[in-house]
Amino acid sequence: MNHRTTRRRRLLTGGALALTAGLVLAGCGDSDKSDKTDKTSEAGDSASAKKPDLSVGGAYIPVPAMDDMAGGFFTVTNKGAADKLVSASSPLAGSVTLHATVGSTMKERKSFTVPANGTLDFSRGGNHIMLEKLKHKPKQGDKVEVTLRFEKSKPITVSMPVKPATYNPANSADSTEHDPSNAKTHSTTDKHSSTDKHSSH
Ligand SMILES: [Cu+2]
Repeated sequence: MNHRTTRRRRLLTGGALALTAGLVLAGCGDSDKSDKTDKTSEAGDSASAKKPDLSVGGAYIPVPAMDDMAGGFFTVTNKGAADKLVSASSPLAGSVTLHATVGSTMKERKSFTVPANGTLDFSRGGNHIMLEKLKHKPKQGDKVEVTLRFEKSKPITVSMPVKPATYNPANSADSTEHDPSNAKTHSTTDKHSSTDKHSSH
């Protein structure tokens, strides 16, 4: 008897949790509109709900180790339907490509999915954009204009600040102690200096 009650309660709790999670997901990015009962506004919402709603934040470029090559990082936040990052360009670079890090090597990818109501992270040790054939080597404090192009959304141009070579916003919360091993793992420029890894593209 006692056991049965406990089991039932667990089931109920699980169900309630799943329900809450579902509500949170459904309400994400759209909570201010869902209260409206006006029919015309609802029609407008259902149309816009199928569109991606993108913004780009946290963009930066570490001072590159090489004269003609640099990596760029940023986060794409999506408050709407899924989209795809398909290309990037910059007035500073002759070519900009999209790279993913797989294990210890990087691979060029044609596109990256920006999930619905989610984020696409380009961060140290992971995805990055590769700026090649640089017209000049960017210095710390410079701003580099980069335009990101998407499958559905309009292009977004970001002014990316040039940060110190080891800069990593993931560490900035507790940056009192510099961790050299961490800097090594996350240094994109180090990996880029070994041309053999990139020639496999
Ligand atoms: Cu790369």
